[in-house]
Parts: sequence; structure tokens; C-alpha cells
Amino acid sequence: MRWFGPADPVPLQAIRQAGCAGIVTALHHIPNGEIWSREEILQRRKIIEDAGLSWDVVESVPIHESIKTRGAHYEEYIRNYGQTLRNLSACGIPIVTYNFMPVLDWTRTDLSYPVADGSRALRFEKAAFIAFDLFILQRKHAEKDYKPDELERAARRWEKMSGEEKLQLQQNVIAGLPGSEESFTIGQFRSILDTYSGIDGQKLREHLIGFLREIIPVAEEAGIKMAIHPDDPPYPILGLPRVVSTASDVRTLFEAVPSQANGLCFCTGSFGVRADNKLPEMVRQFGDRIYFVHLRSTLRNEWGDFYEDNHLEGDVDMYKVVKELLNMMKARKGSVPMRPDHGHQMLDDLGKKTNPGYSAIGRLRGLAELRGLEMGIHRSLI
Ligand code: CS2
Ligand code: MN
Repeated sequence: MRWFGPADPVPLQAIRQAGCAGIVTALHHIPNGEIWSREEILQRRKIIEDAGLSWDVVESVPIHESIKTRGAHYEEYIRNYGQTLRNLSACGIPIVTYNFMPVLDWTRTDLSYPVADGSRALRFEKAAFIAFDLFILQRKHAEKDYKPDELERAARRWEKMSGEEKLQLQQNVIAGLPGSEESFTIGQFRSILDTYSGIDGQKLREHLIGFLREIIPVAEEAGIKMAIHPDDPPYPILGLPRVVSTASDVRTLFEAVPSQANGLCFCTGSFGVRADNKLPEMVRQFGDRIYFVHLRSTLRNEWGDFYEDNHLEGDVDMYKVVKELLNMMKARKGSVPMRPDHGHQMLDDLGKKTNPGYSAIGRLRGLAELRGLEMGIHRSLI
């Protein structure tokens, strides 16, 4: 499971009781772009090991915005990144996840969406998101990015929102979800969007490939596997390009930098938002490059909204995905770390302050179901 460090309201003991052996974490207190020293890494590793667990994956070593835009000092930030990888390797941590989404990491409009069973889920509602773009952010020419019926739905949605709801929406979109490392005020957000004015999808992809050409040889030498996390949601938002959304995006990265150190974090919840991402097929296609797996499911509707469904329900065919993953591990003769990605806020957690998506009990439910599914398929295959 993912653990956000000593400040996480979910203690390591709870994660151990959930049935985990390994931890996924990051040094969230170190500002983006700075080198993670060996002392800091070892100190964190000791806390984890003292609790009877191991630190298996880093999620994430964040990519400084300057690397994505090729802004000031980007070469220095790439060098720092390489040094962090060397330090992680020296401390015995072999897998590093990261993402290349401009400005925002994963994005939702509603962090407390009521599900029929009384639990709360994370949701992305298109009309609310477009309303944010048009009426809160007031981005220039934003209306060009949407269809007439989408604009109309957004305007109707906005009219019905109370002042409090509007504020909440703004917070949800730009205040930073767990793991996103950065949060903004609306003014800061507008000026950082401007830094992308000359950067389209093609440019961003060039910058990503340029980064990989520098960093993958360092990772290879250090024995680190890099695992890029897909965009969430997997398409451009707010006029910002996104280039890790589809199978063809991933293929392009692997073709550009073919080293085995250049790998994927296979997140079914992120890829699964697009109906054209055929998840079991993607596991077959990228099987030798998947170094880390996030399992969760979403449910879409005709308007482009989605919410995070229970792990075994929704649009992701979890049975087929897990079966393919087991085939993949068998072929590779090794196991790949997996975590239940997010979970509903439920039971006792409903009354607590939790990290959105990362409460204990919902993830425990997800993990239990996924482990059962895995064991059932595994035993029926041998
Ligand atoms: C999210 C992100 O889907 C997810 O896993 O919770 O925090 C994600 O982990 C990062 O974008 C990976 O860099
Ligand atoms: Mn994920």
C-alpha cells in the first residue's frame, strides 16, 4: 500500500494488518527538484523496516515543472534527478514511479461523492470541470475546447452551484490531491498555465523523450527501473497537453528509448477511463515493461463523467486484467509489486479526516478483494 510518511493518518501497523509486506512511499517533505540524500532515504527506510515492512517502490520522485517546459535550470533539475536515482539505488530501492502531467497531477471535481451503499468516492464530473475552466479560471478561449452541449451543461451546472460549492470545486481542482506535491491559488495557477502557452502535445512529448534520454542511462547503470504513471484523466485538460494516455503514447516512449529501465506503472484506474484503452491487451503488449501495478476501477457515463467504483466493479474487467498480469509474471518468472489504488471512504473512516482516496478501510477492502481474486485465478491456472 501507499504510505505518505510519518504525517499519514494511516499508521504503518494498519498497513501491515491489511496484509501488506511492502510499502510504496516518497520523501514528500523534500521540495520538487532537490536531491534526496542517502541519509534522508535511509532514515525513512529504517522507519518502514522497524515496522516489519519493506520499502519496495518510490511513488513518486516528482519531475520539476522546468523539465516539462524546458524552463530555467532544467538541465540542473535533470542532473539532480539522476543523483536522486543513484542515491535510491545505493539504499537498495529498485523501482521509481513518476508522471509527466503538466501542472496538475490527478484531478477530480468531487472528493466526497455519495455512493448508494453510504460510502464516499472520488469523482470527475465533466460539467463541473468545464464550469471551473470557464467561470472560475476564466481561461482565454476555453470555450473552443468544448462542444456546444458540453458548454450548455456546464453553464446550467454553474447556475445551480452555491457559493460554497464553487469554492469547494476550486479547492478540489487546484489545491492538490495527495501525492501531487503542489497546490496553487487561482492567481498562481493562471500564471503557471501561461508557462505552457508555447507547448503543445508534440513539444511536451519531445521534452519527455529528452528527459528519458538523459535519465534512463543513469537508471540503467544504477539498476533502477523507472515506471511512468499514466495521465489521470487520460486526455488534455485546461488547454494543457497530456502525452501518456494511450497504448500508442506508451509505445512511442518505449520505441524512442528502448532500454529495459524505461518502464510503465500500469494504472487501470487512469487508463481505464478511456474506452479505447483495452487493458488486458495492454498488459500483453507491455508485459515486459510493467514494473508496478495500480489496480482500481472507474465507471463512466455518456457525459464523460466517471467515479471510482469498487475495485471489482465498474468498467475495468478486473478478472481479465489480473489473469493477464499473472500470465505476465509467470512468463517473467518474478512478481511485480501491486497496490490497490485508492478506495472509498467507508465505515469508521467516514467520520475521520483522511487523505482523499487513501483512507485505510476502503483500500483494505480493495486489497482483500484483489488478493482473493489473484489467488483464485492463480490456483485455477496451476
Ligand atoms: C494517483 C497519483 O492514480 C494515482 O496513483 O493517486 O498520485 C499517482 O500516484 C501519481 O500521479 C504518480 O506519479
Ligand atoms: Mn494510479
